[in-house]
Amino acid sequence: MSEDVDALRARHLAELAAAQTLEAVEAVRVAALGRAGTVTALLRALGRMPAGERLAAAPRVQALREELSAAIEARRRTLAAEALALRLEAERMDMSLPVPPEPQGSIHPISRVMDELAEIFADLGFAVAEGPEIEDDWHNFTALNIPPEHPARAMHDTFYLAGDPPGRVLRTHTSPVQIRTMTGGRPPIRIIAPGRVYRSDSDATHTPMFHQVEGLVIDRDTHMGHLKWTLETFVKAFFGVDDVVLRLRPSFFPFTEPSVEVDVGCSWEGGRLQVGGAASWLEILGAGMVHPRVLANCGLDPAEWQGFAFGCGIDRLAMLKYGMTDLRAFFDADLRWLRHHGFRALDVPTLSGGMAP
Ligand code: 2NM
Repeated sequence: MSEDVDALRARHLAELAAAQTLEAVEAVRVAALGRAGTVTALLRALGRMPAGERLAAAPRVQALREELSAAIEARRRTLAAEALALRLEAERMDMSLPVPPEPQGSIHPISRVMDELAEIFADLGFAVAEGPEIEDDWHNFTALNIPPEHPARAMHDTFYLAGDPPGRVLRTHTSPVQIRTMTGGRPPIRIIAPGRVYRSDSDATHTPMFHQVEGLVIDRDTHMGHLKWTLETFVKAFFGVDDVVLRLRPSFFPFTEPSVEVDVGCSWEGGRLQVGGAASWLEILGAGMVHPRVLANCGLDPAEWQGFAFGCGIDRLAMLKYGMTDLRAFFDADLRWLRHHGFRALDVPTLSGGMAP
């Protein structure tokens, strides 16, 4: 019996040491401690022994059983920990965002300026609105108080589309987005509408496609004072200068009454046009109070609602802020120009981070 105990201990411990899987460990447990196991058989044999012999042998068999139980559990834990470590290693996930050392591509200055506009006006409570670039005559002209035969239509150098339905145009401004916003919901309204617009005009300072941002505020008591403050706040944030002077000159648009053209004070410091001061004036915006007829065309009662609108060219804003001189370079897709003037993709404009270059 004593030889059996030592031999079984050696055999099963060796089997355990060789076991590489939880299944192999379980097989050792069944072989030793299971119902037909070797140690179980020894325990049964104790019951058939004379009392004296049993007293001598029992502690050694019990000790073997406990030792093997503990060894099996220890081996099981070791293998489980190894299996977990392997799994964790295999299922490892890289949660960091890879940034290539030399980023390919860049954000176009016009996209950058559009992001800046959205950020600045979002802070003032404006939502960004969008609409189709192919428009119908009503949204692009008639609703804006530009009836057929009105001379303002000739001013727009409109691209007319052939085919069905007739009368489609490439939008000549983003104002139809404002029309759609007013017909599609009730005030108060506070939106900007940035996007592409099209006019049949092409020379050193005009491209047939360019970008505009227009803004619209409609409420019960909105007035020209709100307009001037909004534009001042925008220009200060956009150009990153505090001593901004705006000059409002009377003007005419069919869709606003009164209408103004807005100049910003600027200087020619260091041979480069800079916003700030009042050495000379640069026209950057058109604006006014939305014409009562435009409100009525959109189903809004002019006795109840009023508001202002403004419009401005994004490309010109970008040139002025980032110091480009040739408008046409914006649309040449010249990689060297894009690398020089483009912005890093992850360099998102924020008010807290600063808008100024
Ligand atoms: C400008 C200048 C002045 C304008 C007006 C409207 C609308 F739809 F509300 F009537 N949208 N945009 C507007 C007013 C645009 O651009 C130079």
